[in-house]
Amino acid sequence: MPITPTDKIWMNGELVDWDAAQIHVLTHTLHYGMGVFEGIRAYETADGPAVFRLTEHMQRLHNSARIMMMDMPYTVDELVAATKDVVRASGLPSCYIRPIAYYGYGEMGLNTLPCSVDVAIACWPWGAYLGEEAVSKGVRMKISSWTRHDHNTMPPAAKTTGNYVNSSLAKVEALKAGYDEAIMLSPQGFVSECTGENIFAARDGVLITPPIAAGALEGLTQDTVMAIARDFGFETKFDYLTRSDLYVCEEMFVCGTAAEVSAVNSVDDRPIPCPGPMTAAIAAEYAKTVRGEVDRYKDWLEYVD
Ligand code: PPE
Repeated sequence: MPITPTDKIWMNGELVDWDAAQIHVLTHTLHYGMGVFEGIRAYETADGPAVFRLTEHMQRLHNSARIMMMDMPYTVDELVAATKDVVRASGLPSCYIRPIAYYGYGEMGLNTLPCSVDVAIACWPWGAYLGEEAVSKGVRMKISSWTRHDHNTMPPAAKTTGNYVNSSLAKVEALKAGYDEAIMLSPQGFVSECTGENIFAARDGVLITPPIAAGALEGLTQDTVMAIARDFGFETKFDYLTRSDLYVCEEMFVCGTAAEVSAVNSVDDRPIPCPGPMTAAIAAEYAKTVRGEVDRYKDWLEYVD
Protein backbone atom coordinates (compact mmCIF):
# COMPACT_ATOMS: atom_id res chain seq x y z
CA MET A 1 0.00 0.00 0.00
CA PRO A 2 1.55 3.30 -1.06
CA ILE A 3 2.59 5.87 1.51
CA THR A 4 1.45 9.47 1.17
CA PRO A 5 4.13 11.71 2.67
CA THR A 6 3.28 14.17 5.43
CA ASP A 7 5.44 17.11 6.60
CA LYS A 8 7.40 15.81 9.56
CA ILE A 9 8.75 12.66 11.13
CA TRP A 10 9.88 12.49 14.76
CA MET A 11 13.43 11.12 14.96
CA ASN A 12 15.35 10.80 18.21
CA GLY A 13 13.65 13.71 19.87
CA GLU A 14 13.19 16.12 16.97
CA LEU A 15 10.66 16.72 14.24
CA VAL A 16 12.56 16.50 10.96
CA ASP A 17 11.36 17.02 7.39
CA TRP A 18 9.85 13.90 5.83
CA ASP A 19 12.58 13.61 3.18
CA ALA A 20 15.34 14.16 5.74
CA ALA A 21 14.28 11.14 7.83
CA GLN A 22 17.03 8.92 6.38
CA ILE A 23 19.24 6.19 7.81
CA HIS A 24 22.62 4.73 6.83
CA VAL A 25 22.73 1.54 4.75
CA LEU A 26 24.81 -0.08 7.50
CA THR A 27 22.04 0.44 10.07
CA HIS A 28 22.16 -2.68 12.25
CA THR A 29 18.43 -3.52 12.16
CA LEU A 30 18.39 -3.45 8.36
CA HIS A 31 20.83 -6.36 8.39
CA TYR A 32 19.57 -8.49 11.28
CA GLY A 33 15.87 -7.58 11.67
CA MET A 34 15.90 -6.79 15.37
CA GLY A 35 13.73 -3.74 15.71
CA VAL A 36 10.42 -3.25 17.51
CA PHE A 37 7.50 -1.30 16.18
CA GLU A 38 3.82 -0.41 16.58
CA GLY A 39 0.84 0.34 14.40
CA ILE A 40 -1.55 2.92 15.82
CA ARG A 41 -4.45 4.91 14.40
CA ALA A 42 -5.66 8.43 15.06
CA TYR A 43 -9.31 9.16 14.23
CA GLU A 44 -11.25 12.29 13.51
CA THR A 45 -13.55 13.10 16.41
CA ALA A 46 -15.85 15.95 17.38
CA ASP A 47 -12.95 17.28 19.51
CA GLY A 48 -10.23 16.99 16.87
CA PRO A 49 -7.89 14.09 16.13
CA ALA A 50 -7.59 11.47 18.87
CA VAL A 51 -5.17 8.56 19.03
CA PHE A 52 -6.81 5.30 20.01
CA ARG A 53 -5.24 3.56 23.05
CA LEU A 54 -1.97 5.37 22.43
CA THR A 55 -0.42 4.81 25.86
CA GLU A 56 -1.12 1.07 25.71
CA HIS A 57 0.47 0.83 22.27
CA MET A 58 3.59 2.53 23.65
CA GLN A 59 3.55 0.18 26.65
CA ARG A 60 3.48 -2.74 24.23
CA LEU A 61 6.41 -1.18 22.35
CA HIS A 62 8.29 -1.07 25.64
CA ASN A 63 7.36 -4.70 26.34
CA SER A 64 8.59 -5.75 22.89
CA ALA A 65 11.87 -3.99 23.68
CA ARG A 66 12.12 -5.76 27.04
CA ILE A 67 11.71 -9.14 25.35
CA MET A 68 14.47 -8.16 22.90
CA MET A 69 16.72 -6.78 25.71
CA MET A 70 16.69 -3.47 23.88
CA ASP A 71 17.13 -0.36 26.04
CA MET A 72 14.40 2.08 25.12
CA PRO A 73 15.82 5.59 25.28
CA TYR A 74 12.39 7.20 25.77
CA THR A 75 9.70 6.61 28.38
CA VAL A 76 6.14 5.72 27.46
CA ASP A 77 5.07 9.26 28.35
CA GLU A 78 7.75 10.77 26.11
CA LEU A 79 6.66 8.57 23.22
CA VAL A 80 3.03 9.51 23.78
CA ALA A 81 3.92 13.23 23.67
CA ALA A 82 6.09 12.71 20.56
CA THR A 83 3.24 10.92 18.79
CA LYS A 84 0.87 13.77 19.47
CA ASP A 85 3.50 16.19 18.09
CA VAL A 86 3.78 14.19 14.86
CA VAL A 87 0.03 13.93 14.35
CA ARG A 88 -0.43 17.62 15.13
CA ALA A 89 2.35 18.56 12.69
CA SER A 90 0.73 16.49 9.93
CA GLY A 91 -2.46 18.50 10.13
CA LEU A 92 -4.35 15.30 9.29
CA PRO A 93 -7.75 14.68 10.86
CA SER A 94 -7.02 10.93 10.92
CA CYS A 95 -3.96 8.82 10.14
CA TYR A 96 -1.97 5.67 10.70
CA ILE A 97 1.03 6.04 13.03
CA ARG A 98 4.20 3.95 12.89
CA PRO A 99 6.67 4.16 15.78
CA ILE A 100 9.84 2.09 15.39
CA ALA A 101 12.87 1.52 17.63
CA TYR A 102 15.91 0.06 15.94
CA TYR A 103 19.60 -0.52 16.36
CA GLY A 104 21.34 2.23 14.48
CA TYR A 105 24.60 2.75 12.64
CA GLY A 106 27.97 2.09 14.25
CA GLU A 107 28.12 -1.59 15.18
CA MET A 108 27.99 -4.72 13.06
CA GLY A 109 27.72 -8.33 14.21
CA LEU A 110 25.13 -10.16 16.24
CA ASN A 111 25.91 -8.84 19.67
CA THR A 112 23.26 -6.16 20.06
CA LEU A 113 24.36 -5.05 23.52
CA PRO A 114 26.78 -2.31 22.32
CA CYS A 115 24.33 -0.99 19.69
CA SER A 116 22.68 2.40 20.01
CA VAL A 117 18.88 2.47 19.84
CA ASP A 118 17.22 5.00 17.54
CA VAL A 119 13.53 5.80 17.61
CA ALA A 120 11.30 7.29 14.94
CA ILE A 121 7.59 8.01 14.69
CA ALA A 122 5.90 8.71 11.37
CA CYS A 123 2.27 9.13 10.34
CA TRP A 124 0.41 9.19 7.06
CA PRO A 125 -3.14 8.67 5.76
CA TRP A 126 -4.00 4.98 5.40
CA GLY A 127 -7.29 3.56 4.13
CA ALA A 128 -8.87 0.11 4.41
CA TYR A 129 -6.00 -2.30 5.09
CA LEU A 130 -7.59 -5.36 3.50
CA GLY A 131 -9.08 -3.36 0.62
CA GLU A 132 -12.36 -1.48 0.16
CA GLU A 133 -13.98 -4.67 -1.20
CA ALA A 134 -13.07 -6.46 2.00
CA VAL A 135 -15.21 -4.05 3.96
CA SER A 136 -18.32 -4.64 1.84
CA LYS A 137 -17.90 -8.31 0.94
CA GLY A 138 -15.65 -9.80 3.61
CA VAL A 139 -12.25 -11.36 3.12
CA ARG A 140 -11.23 -14.67 1.55
CA MET A 141 -8.78 -16.50 3.76
CA LYS A 142 -6.27 -19.24 3.09
CA ILE A 143 -4.48 -21.36 5.66
CA SER A 144 -0.82 -20.67 5.00
CA SER A 145 1.72 -23.31 4.14
CA TRP A 146 4.04 -21.23 6.37
CA THR A 147 3.99 -22.04 10.08
CA ARG A 148 3.82 -19.25 12.71
CA HIS A 149 6.92 -18.74 14.81
CA ASP A 150 7.38 -20.81 17.90
CA HIS A 151 7.89 -18.99 21.22
CA ASN A 152 11.38 -20.40 21.42
CA THR A 153 12.32 -19.36 17.88
CA MET A 154 11.10 -15.80 17.38
CA PRO A 155 8.85 -14.66 20.25
CA PRO A 156 5.52 -13.79 18.59
CA ALA A 157 4.49 -11.79 21.69
CA ALA A 158 7.04 -9.14 20.69
CA LYS A 159 6.15 -6.92 17.74
CA THR A 160 9.57 -7.30 16.16
CA THR A 161 10.41 -6.28 12.61
CA GLY A 162 12.07 -9.64 11.87
CA ASN A 163 8.92 -11.54 12.84
CA TYR A 164 7.24 -10.07 9.79
CA VAL A 165 9.43 -12.00 7.38
CA ASN A 166 7.19 -14.92 8.30
CA SER A 167 4.08 -12.76 7.82
CA SER A 168 5.22 -11.46 4.42
CA LEU A 169 5.93 -14.96 3.12
CA ALA A 170 2.42 -15.97 4.09
CA LYS A 171 0.80 -12.78 2.78
CA VAL A 172 2.38 -13.02 -0.67
CA GLU A 173 1.58 -16.71 -0.93
CA ALA A 174 -2.08 -15.99 -0.13
CA LEU A 175 -2.34 -13.05 -2.54
CA LYS A 176 -0.68 -15.01 -5.38
CA ALA A 177 -3.21 -17.78 -4.84
CA GLY A 178 -6.08 -15.28 -5.17
CA TYR A 179 -6.96 -14.85 -1.49
CA ASP A 180 -7.00 -11.67 0.59
CA GLU A 181 -5.15 -12.82 3.66
CA ALA A 182 -3.40 -15.82 5.24
CA ILE A 183 -4.17 -17.66 8.45
CA MET A 184 -1.10 -18.93 10.26
CA LEU A 185 -1.04 -22.14 12.29
CA SER A 186 1.29 -22.64 15.23
CA PRO A 187 3.98 -25.36 15.12
CA GLN A 188 1.50 -27.49 17.12
CA GLY A 189 -1.10 -27.03 14.37
CA PHE A 190 -3.45 -24.65 16.18
CA VAL A 191 -4.80 -21.46 14.64
CA SER A 192 -2.54 -18.61 15.62
CA GLU A 193 -3.42 -15.35 13.84
CA CYS A 194 -3.24 -13.69 10.42
CA THR A 195 -0.21 -11.91 9.02
CA GLY A 196 -1.33 -8.65 10.67
CA GLU A 197 -4.59 -9.37 12.53
CA ASN A 198 -6.03 -11.44 15.36
CA ILE A 199 -8.80 -13.94 14.62
CA PHE A 200 -12.24 -14.49 16.14
CA ALA A 201 -14.45 -17.45 15.16
CA ALA A 202 -17.87 -18.29 16.63
CA ARG A 203 -18.64 -21.84 17.72
CA ASP A 204 -21.94 -22.58 19.49
CA GLY A 205 -22.51 -18.85 19.83
CA VAL A 206 -19.20 -18.19 21.62
CA LEU A 207 -16.60 -15.91 20.04
CA ILE A 208 -13.28 -17.67 20.40
CA THR A 209 -9.86 -16.09 19.82
CA PRO A 210 -6.53 -17.92 20.05
CA PRO A 211 -4.35 -17.16 23.09
CA ILE A 212 -0.82 -15.76 23.06
CA ALA A 213 0.35 -19.33 23.71
CA ALA A 214 -0.87 -20.22 20.19
CA GLY A 215 1.52 -17.61 18.78
CA ALA A 216 -0.83 -14.62 18.57
CA LEU A 217 0.16 -11.05 19.32
CA GLU A 218 -1.65 -9.56 22.32
CA GLY A 219 -3.85 -7.35 20.15
CA LEU A 220 -5.29 -4.12 21.45
CA THR A 221 -8.11 -4.37 18.91
CA GLN A 222 -8.71 -7.93 20.13
CA ASP A 223 -9.06 -6.52 23.66
CA THR A 224 -11.35 -3.71 22.44
CA VAL A 225 -13.51 -6.22 20.57
CA MET A 226 -13.84 -8.43 23.67
CA ALA A 227 -15.05 -5.46 25.72
CA ILE A 228 -17.57 -4.45 23.04
CA ALA A 229 -18.76 -8.06 22.65
CA ARG A 230 -19.36 -8.35 26.40
CA ASP A 231 -21.48 -5.17 26.29
CA PHE A 232 -23.68 -6.79 23.65
CA GLY A 233 -23.95 -9.88 25.87
CA PHE A 234 -21.90 -12.01 23.46
CA GLU A 235 -19.74 -14.60 25.17
CA THR A 236 -16.03 -14.44 24.31
CA LYS A 237 -13.06 -16.53 25.35
CA PHE A 238 -9.43 -17.26 24.63
CA ASP A 239 -9.11 -20.84 23.43
CA TYR A 240 -7.32 -23.02 20.94
CA LEU A 241 -8.93 -23.38 17.51
CA THR A 242 -8.17 -25.92 14.79
CA ARG A 243 -8.60 -25.33 11.08
CA SER A 244 -11.73 -27.48 11.22
CA ASP A 245 -13.22 -25.11 13.80
CA LEU A 246 -12.83 -22.36 11.21
CA TYR A 247 -14.34 -24.45 8.39
CA VAL A 248 -17.55 -25.02 10.38
CA CYS A 249 -17.74 -21.81 12.40
CA GLU A 250 -20.96 -19.77 12.42
CA GLU A 251 -19.17 -16.52 11.70
CA MET A 252 -15.67 -15.17 11.70
CA PHE A 253 -13.78 -11.89 11.61
CA VAL A 254 -10.24 -10.64 11.91
CA CYS A 255 -9.16 -7.48 13.70
CA GLY A 256 -6.21 -5.18 14.12
CA THR A 257 -5.39 -1.51 14.24
CA ALA A 258 -4.85 -1.32 10.49
CA ALA A 259 -7.57 -3.82 9.45
CA GLU A 260 -10.06 -2.68 12.16
CA VAL A 261 -12.86 -5.32 12.20
CA SER A 262 -13.06 -7.19 8.89
CA ALA A 263 -15.57 -9.98 8.29
CA VAL A 264 -14.36 -13.25 6.77
CA ASN A 265 -16.43 -14.82 3.99
CA SER A 266 -14.48 -18.06 3.49
CA VAL A 267 -11.55 -20.12 4.69
CA ASP A 268 -9.86 -22.40 2.13
CA ASP A 269 -12.94 -21.94 -0.13
CA ARG A 270 -15.36 -23.16 2.52
CA PRO A 271 -17.98 -20.38 2.75
CA ILE A 272 -18.75 -18.77 6.09
CA PRO A 273 -21.94 -16.68 6.62
CA CYS A 274 -20.74 -13.09 6.18
CA PRO A 275 -21.05 -10.73 7.86
CA GLY A 276 -22.44 -12.70 10.79
CA PRO A 277 -24.76 -10.89 13.21
CA MET A 278 -22.16 -10.56 15.99
CA THR A 279 -19.51 -9.45 13.49
CA ALA A 280 -21.76 -6.75 12.02
CA ALA A 281 -22.71 -5.43 15.45
CA ILE A 282 -19.12 -5.39 16.71
CA ALA A 283 -17.71 -3.80 13.55
CA ALA A 284 -20.25 -0.96 13.72
CA GLU A 285 -19.65 -0.38 17.42
CA TYR A 286 -15.88 -0.47 16.93
CA ALA A 287 -16.16 2.25 14.27
CA LYS A 288 -18.06 4.44 16.73
CA THR A 289 -15.79 3.63 19.68
CA VAL A 290 -12.59 4.75 17.96
CA ARG A 291 -14.27 8.03 16.98
CA GLY A 292 -15.28 8.82 20.54
CA GLU A 293 -18.98 8.21 19.92
CA VAL A 294 -19.38 5.66 22.73
CA ASP A 295 -19.29 7.33 26.16
CA ARG A 296 -18.21 4.22 28.01
CA TYR A 297 -14.99 4.02 26.01
CA LYS A 298 -14.04 7.67 25.72
CA ASP A 299 -11.06 7.07 28.04
CA TRP A 300 -9.41 5.08 25.25
CA LEU A 301 -9.08 8.24 23.15
CA GLU A 302 -6.00 10.36 23.65
CA TYR A 303 -6.62 13.76 22.09
CA VAL A 304 -3.88 15.46 20.13
CA ASP A 305 -4.91 18.95 21.24
N1 PPE B 1 -1.22 -9.78 14.95
C1 PPE B 1 -0.26 -9.29 14.17
C2 PPE B 1 0.75 -10.22 13.62
C3 PPE B 1 -0.22 -7.93 13.91
O1 PPE B 1 0.75 -7.44 13.14
C4 PPE B 1 -1.22 -7.08 14.45
C5 PPE B 1 -1.20 -5.61 14.13
C6 PPE B 1 -2.22 -7.65 15.24
C7 PPE B 1 -2.19 -9.01 15.49
C8 PPE B 1 -3.29 -6.82 15.88
O2 PPE B 1 -2.77 -6.01 16.91
P1 PPE B 1 -3.49 -4.64 17.31
O3 PPE B 1 -3.20 -3.68 16.23
O4 PPE B 1 -2.89 -4.28 18.62
O5 PPE B 1 -4.93 -4.90 17.42
N2 PPE B 1 -0.74 -5.32 12.82
C9 PPE B 1 -0.37 -3.99 12.38
C10 PPE B 1 -0.13 -3.94 10.89
C11 PPE B 1 1.05 -4.63 10.41
C12 PPE B 1 1.53 -4.02 9.14
O6 PPE B 1 2.53 -3.36 9.21
O7 PPE B 1 0.92 -4.20 8.12
C13 PPE B 1 -1.47 -2.98 12.61
O8 PPE B 1 -2.64 -3.35 12.56
O9 PPE B 1 -1.13 -1.80 12.75
